[in-house]
This record gives sequence, C-alpha cells and structure tokens, in this order.
Amino acid sequence: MVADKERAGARRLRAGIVKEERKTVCPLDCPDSCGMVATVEDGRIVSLRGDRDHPFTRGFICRKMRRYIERVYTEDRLLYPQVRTGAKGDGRFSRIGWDEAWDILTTRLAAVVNRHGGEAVLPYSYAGNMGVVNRFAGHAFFYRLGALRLDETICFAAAGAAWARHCGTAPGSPPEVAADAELIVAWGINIKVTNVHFWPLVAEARQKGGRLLVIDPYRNATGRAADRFVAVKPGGDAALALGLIKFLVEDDRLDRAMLERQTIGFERLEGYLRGTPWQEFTTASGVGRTEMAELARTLHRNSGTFFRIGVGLTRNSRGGMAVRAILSLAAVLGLFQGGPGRGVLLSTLAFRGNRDRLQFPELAEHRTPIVNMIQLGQALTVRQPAIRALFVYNANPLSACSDARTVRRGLCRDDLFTVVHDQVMTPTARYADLLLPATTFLENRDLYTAYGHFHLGVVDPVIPPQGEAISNFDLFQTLARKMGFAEAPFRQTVDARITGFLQDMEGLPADIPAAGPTAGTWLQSTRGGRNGGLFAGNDGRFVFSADHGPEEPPFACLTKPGEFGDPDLRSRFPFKLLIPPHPDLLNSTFGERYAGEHGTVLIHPEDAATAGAGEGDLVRIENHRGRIVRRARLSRDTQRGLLVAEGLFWPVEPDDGGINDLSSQKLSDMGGGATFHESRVAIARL
Ligand SMILES: Nc1nc2c(c(=O)[nH]1)N[C@H]1C(S)=C(S)[C@@H](COP(=O)(O)OP(=O)(O)OC[C@H]3O[C@@H](n4cnc5c(=O)[nH]c(N)nc54)[C@H](O)[C@@H]3O)O[C@H]1N2
Ligand SMILES: Nc1nc2c(c(=O)[nH]1)N[C@H]1C(S)=C(S)[C@@H](COP(=O)(O)OP(=O)(O)OC[C@H]3O[C@@H](n4cnc5c(=O)[nH]c(N)nc54)[C@H](O)[C@@H]3O)O[C@H]1N2
Ligand code: SF4
Ligand SMILES: [Mo]
Repeated sequence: MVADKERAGARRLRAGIVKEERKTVCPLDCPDSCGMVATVEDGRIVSLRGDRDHPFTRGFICRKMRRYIERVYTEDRLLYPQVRTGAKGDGRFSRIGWDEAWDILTTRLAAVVNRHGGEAVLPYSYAGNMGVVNRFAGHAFFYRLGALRLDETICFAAAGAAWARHCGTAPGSPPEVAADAELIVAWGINIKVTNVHFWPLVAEARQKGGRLLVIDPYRNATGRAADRFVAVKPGGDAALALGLIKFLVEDDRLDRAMLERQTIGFERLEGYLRGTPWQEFTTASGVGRTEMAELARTLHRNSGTFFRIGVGLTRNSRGGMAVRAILSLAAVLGLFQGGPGRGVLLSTLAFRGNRDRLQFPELAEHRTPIVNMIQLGQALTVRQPAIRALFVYNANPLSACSDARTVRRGLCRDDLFTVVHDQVMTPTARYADLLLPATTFLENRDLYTAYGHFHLGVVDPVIPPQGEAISNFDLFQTLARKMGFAEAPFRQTVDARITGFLQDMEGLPADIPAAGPTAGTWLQSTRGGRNGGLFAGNDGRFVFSADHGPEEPPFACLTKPGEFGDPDLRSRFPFKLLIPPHPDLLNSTFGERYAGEHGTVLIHPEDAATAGAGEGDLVRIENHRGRIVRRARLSRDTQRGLLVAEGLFWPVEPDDGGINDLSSQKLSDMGGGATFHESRVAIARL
C-alpha cells in the first residue's frame, strides 16, 4: 500500500503535479466540529470537503464552509499589518512591516500600562477559532500584563450555569442515542441551521417510526420540517416545562420509585406546582391547558424521548430558569436514566480539560477586575478608571455584542488604542488603530474538541501562513517575548501546549500516545456511555432543589420577564424581537460575503398590515438603543407581536448599525449571559 502511494506520488512529481489530501477540522463555533479533507495542489488548496472517516460528521459539511477556500484566497483578506490613516470607522489604513507593528504594539501597550496600570487594558476574544491553543492563546499574556479580565459570557453562560445546578459536571447524552428515540424534542434549537449533523439522527429515528417535536416561538427551518410544532411565548419555556410537570403530578403519572431512587428534593417542587394556579403556567407560556395536557400525555407515553435543548432559549431574562425547568421535566420523565432513545443533550461536555493549562492564570500578580463581555459598550463608555487599550482577536464585537451602538461610541474614542487581529476587515476592524493579519485554521496546528459530539482530534496545518498573517498563538508568544516576559508558558510550542492540556483531561481513552493523538485521527470520549445513565456528580442523582443562596430560587419556578414585561417600553415599542442565527452566517463570520444585504425580518401578516409593510418592503426597526433597516418577510411562521430577524449581517452603510444595535446589555438570570432575544422594538415601513 505504502509503496503504491509512494510510486503514485513519484509519478505526480515527475508530471509536475503535487496533489495531496490533508485532514483538518472546521474551527467555527458550531456544535458539529466537522472533520474535513483539504486537497492541496502545488501548495494551494483546491478543494475542501467533509471527511468520510469522521465518526460523527461522516463526510458532509455545511454550505457555509464549502466556500471557505474563497476566504483563504480572497483579495479582501488581511495579509499584512496596517495602521489607521482615516478617522476611526472609515476603514482607511496603510500597510506597514511587522517590525513597525511590533514596535507600535509594544510601545503603546507599555505606555498605557506605565501611565494607567494594567487595568486600563481590556482583551476581548471569543471563539472565532475553536482550536484550544488558538482560542486561548492570549490569556497568559494578559494575565502577565495585569490586564482586566473578560468574563466570556456571550454564548453558554446561562445554559452552563443552569445545567451545573442540577447535573453537576455530568456530560450530556451522546447525540447518537437520539437515532433510537420514539420522540425527539428540539427545544429552542434550530437543528437544521445550527446543528446540521444532528439532522441525520432525526431522519434515522423517523425512519424507525419516531417523531420530531419542535418548541420555539417561531416556526424555524426545523419547525417547518417537524411532525409537531408548539409555539411557546418567548421566555415562556419555564412556564411550559413546569406546567407539563404539574400535569404529570396532578394526573398521577409519576414513577415515584424512580424519583426516590435517582433524584433529590422533588417534594419541594411538587409542593410549589400543586400550590400554583394553572393559569400562571398557561398565560406565561402561551400554551393552553388542553394542549399542555395532551403534550404531557405524549411525553409520558413515549419512554424513548430525547431532549435536544438549544442555547437560543437562554438568551433572555428567564433563560437560566428555562433550562432548569426543562431539565427538571427531563428528570421527572426519567430521561437521565439512559436506555434506548432516552437522553438529554444541551452541550456534550465530552472532554474536561484543565483550562489553566491553556490560560495560566497563575501568571497574574493579583486578581484584576472582571468585565462582562456583553457589557463592552458600558466598559468602553462609562467605566472608571477608563479603558485605554482594547485588544480584539477571535471576535467581532461590533456585530456580535449586544447594544452595539454603544460599543461603536466607545470604539470612536480618540483616547482609546484599539488593536484588532482578524482575517478580514470586519466592522470592528474598521475602528482599529493597529490592524494585524490572522491565519485561518488551515494554516494552524491545533486540538479541536466539540460541543455537539464526543470526539476530538489534533490537526496539522494544511498550508503555510498566507502573506504575513500569524496565528493567535504566534502573535501572543512573540508579543510576550518582545515585552520581556520570560516565563515558561511563553516559551512553549504548540505541541507542548497541547500535551499539557491533554495531560489530565477527563474523557480521554487510556491508550493514547504521550505526544497526543496522531494528526487526523479521532478519539472518542469515555464519558457517558451510549445507553448509559448520565449522573456522575451529585451522588449520581438529579438535584431538583437545593439552597443556592438568596439570589436564586432553590428549584425551577416562574419568574418575571425583563424587557418584555416592562410597561413603559411596551407602550413605546409594541413588538418583541428575536435575533437567531442565519444558515449562511456563523454569528457574524462570513458577513463580508453579503455586503449590501440588509437581511430580512419575519413579521406576521396582520402585524404587517398595521405597520403598512408589504412583502419585500424595507422597514425600519427601532428602539431606545438604535435603529436598523431590514426587508420585511410576511409569514404566519411567527406569532402576532413577534419579529424575527435572522443573522448578524454587516452594516450596509458604514454608519449604519447591525441588528445588535437593538439588543440590550441587560443580563440573563444566571451566569451573566446575554439577552439577545429580549428586545422591545417598533417597526415602520421606510
Ligand atoms: N448557521 C449557523 N450555525 C450556527 C451559528 C450561526 O450563527 N449560524 N451559531 C453557532 C453558535 S455560536 C451557537 S451558540 C449555536 C446556537 O444554536 P442554538 O442552540 O440552536 O441556539 P440559537 O440558534 O441561538 O437559537 C435557536 C432557537 O432558539 C429560539 N428561541 C429564542 N428565544 C426562545 C425562547 O424563549 N424559547 C424557545 N423555546 N426558543 C427560543 C430561536 O427562535 C431559534 O429558533 O449555533 C451555532 N451554529
Ligand atoms: N443578536 C445576537 N447576537 C449574537 C448571537 C445571537 O444569537 N443573536 N449569538 C451570540 C453567540 S452564541 C456567540 S458565540 C457570539 C460570537 O461572537 P464572536 O465570537 O464575536 O463571533 P463572530 O461574530 O463570528 O466573530 C468571530 C471573528 O473571529 C475571526 N477569527 C476567526 N478565526 C480567527 C483566528 O484564528 N484568529 C483571529 N484573530 N480571528 C479569527 C473571524 O474572522 C470573525 O471576525 O455572538 C453572539 N451574538
Ligand atoms: S460550521 Fe459547523 S456544520 Fe459547517 S462545516 Fe463547520 S462544524 Fe461543520
Ligand atoms: Mo455561541
């Protein structure tokens, strides 16, 4: 075999063609972490496709990534360092060499630290690249510098906190279990858009007679393809889940022996549910009593039920509680016991590594204050003492952060030194003083885990860095040395960082080589067996109620809405707005492909008539935070009073905002998460 390959390689060489296939992994912030194969011809990638050998993603990739080569070789790619020459936001820059770039970077950062202290520097990064080395590449540097700390709350904070309350550190069920389910419940997740490799499992379950139920405020792509759709009020999930438990309690459909054996504290929840009138659950959820009762019977009838819970439903003031209530319902149904088709998946948590081995918090001399990343606007505009240097990498906050208009106001400050490290000229990059070119994942070696399946892999670069681009890792290792930081983490290689992280990782099979897995092979987590029960923590039991201090209810219960319930705002801004993901964008990534596109807003036909808007009309959506323009799409897939604007499209005009101009810096009820799906707005035809 090897000899054959070598002969074939030699033949190609003689013919002047060097064509090779190299394995890689999609680095985007998506649960699927697809295995990919890049074909390289004469040092250039000519095709990118799914890797058939990947145990979960099995050979297909989504339509966003099929065109990724364009991003690698586009003329619009940032390939060398640049300094701003126009006004902030203008997007005018001129090219400089790396020597000058390092000089500006070290001089300006040192000047800020010397004059104002390390706490005048804010790093801002998230998961533009999910490789563990590159995602966390800057943390060591900023700890050592004494910079402010960023609370990375924008995505999973509320969901994670809610899961931990009841399930401790237990992983979610392996998604493959769903293939045997009689009933799959997609709760606040748009599987066909944000978790496309879960869909084949849905198809398999349906072939065996299973059904798909979608619970969402609007009939999203997954809802349109489902066997049943339940339109919940935005933020009404806790009410729905608790109403379902109340029905099971009152109808005596509980497995008391199982609850006794496998759970703790159900009696307090039961007492609360019995004592709370039905109407409170039906009003807050928008699901009537008859429908709720029928739904409860369906859940009770199907022992093989799989809950696929999204993080979308947590992006509001009751989001943590929504997850708590849904998990409590799952526990009442016994879904945590495992068994054919039975399971609960929010995030797989398949491998638990010690992030300190990537971030090195011990390099900090003392604990500096924390800034919640969702409140970047506030941090840049009103925080005292003021932030003087902002370092953005792996993120595009002007598009993806809430209340983006305030972020923009902050980025305009003349006394703020802004560095942006990215691959393309994002809306945030336009405000940089110093713009640095980043490699793509195809130019990096890294380790990728996943939050939608149970496999990890290490991959090598497919091509060398393009132009003068450098990886996050090389950027911060070099910068640290140039700033005179000599500690061991700054001398590590990528390999050393990977092996350090793997060292005591939970979930790794026992027999992997000390140097880590071979590039291009996949390791399956040992956490959570295929049909096994889930509970490792909490004495192996589900905790319905426990004392969490005065701030947090002991068990899942009804709580008050935030902005949606505000009477003043309600009178001025009668519509509720959701801003969920779009199939062609990954958060704001790929926005450059759709320059000039406003994106659409879904509006119920009866609401459109009141607003005077017809199909395809440009409409202005506004509130007390900002205003933006979208194109109206009239549809009964949304509820009356509810607008849905999919996708973080980039601004059409430089001074325009993106859709996050409308969202709020208010936090969710748990974990300091975002409230992207809880903005009140008004709408009018342009
Ligand atoms: N194509 C594409 N894929 C993506 C992304 C993308 O931008 N584009 N983003 C990636 C990232 S970073 C993440 S975190 C995941 C997120 O993926 P998901 O977990 O699917 O979460 P979202 O897509 O944010 O929201 C999913 C659904 O939640 C619904 N929702 C909003 N509010 C409520 C509510 O109160 N109750 C209920 N029941 N539903 C509600 C929305 O209407 C939407 O249909 O997707 C990843 N995948
Ligand atoms: N309204 C609303 N807002 C949302 C959401 C929503 O559902 N609704 N979703 C939220 C969620 S779930 C998330 S996770 C956040 C995500 O917010 P961000 O993490 O800011 O994600 P992106 O907008 O995709 O921006 C990632 C940036 O990283 C860059 N990048 C990619 N790879 C690298 C690299 O190797 N190095 C460097 N330096 N840069 C790189 C990309 O080019 C891109 O510009 O957005 C949140 N914002
Ligand atoms: S974005 Fe998600 S589905 Fe698309 S290739 Fe990447 S990991 Fe796969
Ligand atoms: Mo996310």
